[in-house]
Amino acid sequence: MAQNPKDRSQQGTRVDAPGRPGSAEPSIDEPTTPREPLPPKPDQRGPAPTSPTGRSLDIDPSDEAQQGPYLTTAGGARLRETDISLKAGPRGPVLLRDHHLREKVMHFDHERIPERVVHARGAAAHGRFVANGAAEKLTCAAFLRSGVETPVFLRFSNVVGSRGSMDTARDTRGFATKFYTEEGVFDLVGNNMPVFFIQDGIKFPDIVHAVKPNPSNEIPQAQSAHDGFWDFVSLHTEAQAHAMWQMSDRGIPRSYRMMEGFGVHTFRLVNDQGDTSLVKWHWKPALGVHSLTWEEAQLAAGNDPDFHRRDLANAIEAGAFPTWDLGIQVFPDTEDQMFEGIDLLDPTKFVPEELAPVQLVGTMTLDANPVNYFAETEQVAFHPGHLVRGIDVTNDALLQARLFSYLDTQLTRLAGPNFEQIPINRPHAPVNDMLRDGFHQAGDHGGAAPYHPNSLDGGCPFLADDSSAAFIDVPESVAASHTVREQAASFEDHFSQATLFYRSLTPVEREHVAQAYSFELGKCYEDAVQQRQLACLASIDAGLAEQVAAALGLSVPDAPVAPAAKTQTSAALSQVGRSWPVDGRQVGLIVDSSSDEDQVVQVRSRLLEAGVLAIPVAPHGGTVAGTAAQRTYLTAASVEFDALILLTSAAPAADADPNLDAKAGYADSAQHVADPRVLKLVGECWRHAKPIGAVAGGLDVLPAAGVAAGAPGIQVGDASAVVEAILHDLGQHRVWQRFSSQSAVGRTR
Ligand code: HDE
Repeated sequence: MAQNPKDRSQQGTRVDAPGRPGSAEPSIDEPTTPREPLPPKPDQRGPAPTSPTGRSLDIDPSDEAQQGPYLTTAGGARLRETDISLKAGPRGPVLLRDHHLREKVMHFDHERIPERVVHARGAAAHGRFVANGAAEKLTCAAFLRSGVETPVFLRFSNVVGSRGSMDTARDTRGFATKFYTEEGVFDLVGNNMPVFFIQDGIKFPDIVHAVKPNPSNEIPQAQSAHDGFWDFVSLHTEAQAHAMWQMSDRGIPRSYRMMEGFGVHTFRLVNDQGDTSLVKWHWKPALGVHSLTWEEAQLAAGNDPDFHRRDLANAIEAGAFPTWDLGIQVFPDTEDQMFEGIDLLDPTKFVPEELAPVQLVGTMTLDANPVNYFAETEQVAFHPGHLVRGIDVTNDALLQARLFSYLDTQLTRLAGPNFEQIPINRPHAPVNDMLRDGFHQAGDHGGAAPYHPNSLDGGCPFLADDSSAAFIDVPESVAASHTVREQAASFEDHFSQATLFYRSLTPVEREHVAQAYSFELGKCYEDAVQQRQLACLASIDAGLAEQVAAALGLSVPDAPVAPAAKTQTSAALSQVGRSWPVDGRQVGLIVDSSSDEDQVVQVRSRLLEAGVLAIPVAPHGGTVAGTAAQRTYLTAASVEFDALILLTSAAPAADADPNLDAKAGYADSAQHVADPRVLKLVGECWRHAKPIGAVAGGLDVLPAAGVAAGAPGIQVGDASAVVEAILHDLGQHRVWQRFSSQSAVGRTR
């Protein structure tokens, strides 16, 4: 049985080189002695075994994986051959009676299911949520009672790209959590941004059609930098606030572990006394909110399209379990459902934390990777209608459309109505529904009377009430008495929150926003689309509109769509200016045979002790300077590292490629320079404002890379001082002063 990852953390066991594909080191020769299947890796865990009807099963999760030492058919017959079809003679035709060939290829032909129409690309992990009891007075939901621990499965995703697209595209990220509570499944299906593009679900097909690739040629993949997207958002100006978040650094997260999550809509909580309150859900990452630079995101898309899913899996395997606090903003459940002038039913609006503080109600820790991507990450089926007693929906028109959509989509994607019985979706609460039959029915329902009321089955199942924890449909008075296709007047403010967001950012973050708009609109073909979006920007912030117009070579249209609002700002929206834990960060250690072995060991162990992965990068694989190289100068990419420490010298090492100087065009130089691949790593880390340390001979590399030893975030000196300084700088995520606009990191208003 897989080792419990919780125990690993308690023991403080750290895996310093995560990423091994299987659970054991393979032999060079093909293994031929029959043996039982290998167990999963210690960091992996499947769904807790429950029956299709929610009963906890006392079996080892590996009982549900492949069994026995021999290859079999799907029916369990042992096979003596699987590489050669049954033929009429060695060169003869293949026989139709080869049932193994037929079964093998038939099954292979059907290995794929339709990918999600949105959020197709995702990565997931198992974990647990422990409530602190702060929500007890507001809701009777059992899983929010003090000390209650609830298993969770969390799937992060990109919205736009297909399943095989890159992780680091500029996009919104999905943040969907399934709580397997004792009162049934609760799904909190949120995003990493608190606002959404549209106010009414009826427009969802339109925004998705607009942002997806051009239907004629399926270009571009996984991007909003095209005419379709900007055509839509400049015509449906309610999308401007969300577009602003997406153009900010939030659109290119450093890691799933470093993202906030938001329920977006307003939900209603109800307690045992029937008192109700309106809430917005927030997930706050312990590691802080951090982002890539745009250049890093683009480099990673080529170097490592799996950047985010690898980061999540490696961190969990390494024992750096990511955690988030769950919080709520609480608003009185008034008739108008407004708070400080903000319409709580408008999902394009958020409420600044300064107006309604986030109250923490529990903590989630992700502590295990899935055993099988398809069985778990692909087949998990979220649904905003998976609600439990004490939590109900509001009249947000976007949320209400979602209540239909998620069931519909699973019917097609998971081929039938019984998707709740797929192991990852099974509740941990007893299920006694009267839903019967259908494709892939896994329950073996007893009884003669699946209807209510009945007498043939002794009246089972019975209806619950308050004393038996029945779900509560909160009674609500509905104001409108005639049907309309209209929206409240408060939904007409499309710009003030984009302005609020933009003006809450520090100068360097604003510069990134301007660059993002300039890039995305610069990729649009049509002047009309660019002009229209510039008019929208002028309604958000005149300075921003001017910067983007200058980059496009256009002028800002005379008449903005609406005059830019004077708004308050919210310091909580900026990512700059604080210090955060460095758990699970990656530091590249540049070594070669000239490196001092003791120093390498010293630096590595201090970093590991601080919870940081230290990755030796050497001229070639194998053991270099007494340490196992995890990357070579060829395979390493700067985007993998949050910081770099140079432990090599610029003098040619014995293992340096003698042709490199000539190849790199340095042949005329009297002095040998470092390997150009190392110079490229240093140069990129410098540009991306990452801390760089140089110890001993590593100091010589800095000038060759054009980096001054006294520049911000360049740490030189003895090994221990350099490591401590790097750990300090890492806590701030980047050396912000290094960005050109960034002489001051504070807000300037
Ligand atoms: Fe979704 N959304 N959505 N969405 N959504 C889906 O459901 C949809 C919306 C979100 O990891 C689909 O199972 C409609 C808001 C996440 O499996 C689909 C509307 C928010 C995920 C669907 C919305 C989300 C989805 C595709 C407008 C943030 C990934 C596959 C009414 C609060 C869940 C699936 C996962 C997935 C429809 C709006 C978040 C097609 C019609 C707002 C995180 O049913």
